[in-house]
Amino acid sequence: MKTALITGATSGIGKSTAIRFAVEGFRLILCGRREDRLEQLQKELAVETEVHILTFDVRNRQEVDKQISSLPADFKTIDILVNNAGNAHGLDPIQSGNVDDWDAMLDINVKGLLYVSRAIIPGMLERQSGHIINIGSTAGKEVYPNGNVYCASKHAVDAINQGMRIDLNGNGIRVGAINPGLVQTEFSEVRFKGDTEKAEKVYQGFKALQPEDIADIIHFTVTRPYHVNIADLTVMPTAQASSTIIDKK
Ligand code: NDP
Ligand code: 8X3
Repeated sequence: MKTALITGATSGIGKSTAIRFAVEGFRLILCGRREDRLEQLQKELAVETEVHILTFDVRNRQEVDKQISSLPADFKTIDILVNNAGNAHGLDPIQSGNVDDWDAMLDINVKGLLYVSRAIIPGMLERQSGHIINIGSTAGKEVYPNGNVYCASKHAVDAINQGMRIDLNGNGIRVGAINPGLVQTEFSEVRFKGDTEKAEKVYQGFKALQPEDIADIIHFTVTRPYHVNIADLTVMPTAQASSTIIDKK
């Protein structure tokens, strides 16, 4: 039985991936800040598989290290790491952007991903096996108006994904990124700081990707034969051609 650690498992893509992995028989370590949601999900998935939960903020390096090193013996061997935790905070021109939003995006989407990876990679190196999936974005492939720092954080994920693959080459560890376009999750609610009306508008007039669609791709990625590494995959809704070209009816 393979063990997968998923960051950002309390919602959206991470939660759907947890559910899919549970059904497919993976042992799970689910991470996030909202403990109540993690406990609820652990309860729901207990009929399918063994689930261990870790509650921490990926920004807190000491906490990341402490939580990951505290894993019980049955969960210590992490075969798959899904670096998913992250969000956009705000959608403002660079000249009037909120500096706290910038800090949040760079600290969570970039540094948080690094802290978690740094804590897990040594075990993979020891075993000369493992699979790291980095959740990037189309925002890591192009820049759109007012996306500035979020796009920068996802361009960094793109670079880190490439860097990990290069540096870990020869150690039996697969590294790849999944870069989604618009996925209907709590993402826009977080970006617009709880303004649900504004958030809903983002997904109106077309069929957005659903978190289950990304979970399906992540599952496909981790179930390829060992010699196959999905290095970099971009997926958009059929109605989307780029970050700014969306066929809304
Ligand atoms: P959600 O808002 O639904 O989920 C975000 C997850 O990240 C939550 O589980 C949240 O958990 C976790 N998270 C956020 N901040 C922290 C933190 N500081 N410490 C620990 N966990 C944190 O959004 P999505 O599912 O859409 O986003 C998941 C990933 O997908 C992100 O990296 C996002 O950038 C990326 N993405 C999303 C797209 C979209 O259109 N939705 C498109 C392309 C990429 P909690 O709050 O409990 O800590
Ligand atoms: C999320 C997709 O277009 O809002 O990464 O940046 S987008």
